[in-house]
Amino acid sequence: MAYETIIVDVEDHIAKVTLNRPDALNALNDQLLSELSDAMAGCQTNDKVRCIVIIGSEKAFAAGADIAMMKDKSFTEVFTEDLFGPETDAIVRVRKPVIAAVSGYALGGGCELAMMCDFIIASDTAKFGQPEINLGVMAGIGGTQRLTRAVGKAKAMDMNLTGRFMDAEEAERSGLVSRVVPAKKLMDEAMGAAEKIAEKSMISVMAVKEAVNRSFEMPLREGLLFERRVFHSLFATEDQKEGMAAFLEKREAQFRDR
Ligand code: CO8
Repeated sequence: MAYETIIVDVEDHIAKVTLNRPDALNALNDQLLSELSDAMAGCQTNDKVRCIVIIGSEKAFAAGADIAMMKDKSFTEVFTEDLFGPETDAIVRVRKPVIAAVSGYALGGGCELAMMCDFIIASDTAKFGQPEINLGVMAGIGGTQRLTRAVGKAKAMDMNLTGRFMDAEEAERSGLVSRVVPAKKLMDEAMGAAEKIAEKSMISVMAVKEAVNRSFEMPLREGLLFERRVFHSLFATEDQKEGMAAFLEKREAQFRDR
């Protein structure tokens, strides 16, 4: 599939996916989300890809769902076509790790897309928000759910009800983003994190992703049991033997994803 609204570069085991609708500040429309979900599925099956980085432009990661596209839609249309449902499901189904590198605006669906990723690295220019309330609607792809889990009820209510933006410093303090770096260093920082992940055993990387995500779905007792059983199961891998032997022999581990 040839893409028009995203650019995908695969280099050194990392897929860099750039959102590319600069005229609309990377607003998410049907085409962009369907290209993105297709690209993510492609990354999952491409053995060369060990980590994915999603990035926007300097001014905007994404300024939300495309308002022009949605404006005249009826309830019947958005409900029956399940607007954005299948595409966003496909994005979160990817089992390889996904990092969002956010510079500038990450608003509405843009903030929600960033939160669909496994973690967010932000530039000091980043601004997060759920301003859908200003449009007479509300968040629809995670802004009341993932944001609440990330920053707690008080800030999630504040942002969703007032539509105010949260800057990078507040986002880091609140647990929405894992790191904040100067704008010029954003790409290096995100690629550096992706390279670190790409060096690990893909089996344990995917197991970590699955286990952390389960913590949002399960009661603690069940989550802890799931974690312990997956930990046990990693002893069936060659990479566990290699990783522990390498530590004791004081050398770098050579993981082979087995
Ligand atoms: N949709 C469509 N076009 C957009 C969007 C958007 N979300 N955001 C910006 N644009 C366009 C502008 O219309 C403008 O186009 P043009 O040059 O043709 O007039 C261009 O991008 C540049 O934007 P601005 O001139 O407004 O740039 P500023 O620097 O003045 O302002 C802002 C930047 C503050 C980001 C401003 O553009 C803004 O407020 N944008 C809208 C933010 C917003 O409300 N986002 C939420 C959208 S709704 C949503 O995301 C719902 C998601 C859930 C869907 C669930 C489905 C189930």
